[in-house]
Amino acid sequence: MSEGKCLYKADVSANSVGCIAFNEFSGLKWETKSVDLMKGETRTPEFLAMNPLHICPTLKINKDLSIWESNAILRYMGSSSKKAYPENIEQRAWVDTMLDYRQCNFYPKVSTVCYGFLGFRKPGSEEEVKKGKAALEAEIKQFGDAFLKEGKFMGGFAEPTIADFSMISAIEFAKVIKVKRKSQSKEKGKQGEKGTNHDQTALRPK
Ligand SMILES: N[C@@H](CCC(=O)N[C@@H](CS)C(=O)NCC(=O)O)C(=O)O
Repeated sequence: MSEGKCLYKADVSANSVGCIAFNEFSGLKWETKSVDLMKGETRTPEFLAMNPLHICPTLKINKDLSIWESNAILRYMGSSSKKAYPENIEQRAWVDTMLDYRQCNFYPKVSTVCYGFLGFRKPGSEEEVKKGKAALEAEIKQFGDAFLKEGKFMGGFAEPTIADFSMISAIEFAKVIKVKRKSQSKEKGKQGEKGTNHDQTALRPK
C-alpha cells in the first residue's frame, strides 16, 4: 500500500540502492519512480520544488514534505515499518553510529576512488588514484575490525538493520573497480588507450 508516498531513485546510484532494497524487504513497497541522472531529471522545476539539492534518493512523504539523504530515508522507513531499526535506544544509537560512519567515513573513500573510474568525475592523477585506493583498502579493514563478527550482521546484530542496507550498497559499489579493470583491459586490447574512461556500462544491471 503506497499511501501516496513515492521514492525517487536513480538505479545507477549506490545511495539509492539501500532504500530501494529496504522498501521491498520491509514490506512497505511504496511507489518508486526512476530518475535518469544523465538526462538531468533531478534538475527539472518539478524535482527542484521537491528537493532543491537535486539528488536521489528523495522520498516524497506528502504534498508538503519530501526528505532526502539515503540514511534519513532509511531511518524513516525503519520507523514506519518498525523493522530493522531497533526501538531500544542503546541499540538504535549503535545503528545510528554505523549509519553515520558509512556516510562520513566509508563512502567518501569509495567515491574518491570509484567516481573517477566510472567517469562521474574527472579521474585523478596516478598518484591520487594510488593514494585513494590505499585509503579505501585501509578503511575496508577498519570497517571489518570495528563492525563485523563472524555469522552476525553488521554491528553484531542477529538480524539485518538499516545500517546493513546502507553499507552493502557502498561495498558493492567499491567492487565496480574490479569490473571496470576487466573491461578496461579488454578495451585496451581492442582500442589502445581509447575508451578507458567515461564508460558507465559497468554500473548498469545486466
Ligand atoms: N549523501 C546523499 C548523496 C546523494 C547523491 O549524491 N545522489 C547523486 C547520485 S549518487 C545524485 O542524485 N546526483 C544528481 C544531481 O546532483 O543532480 C545520500 O546519501 O543520499
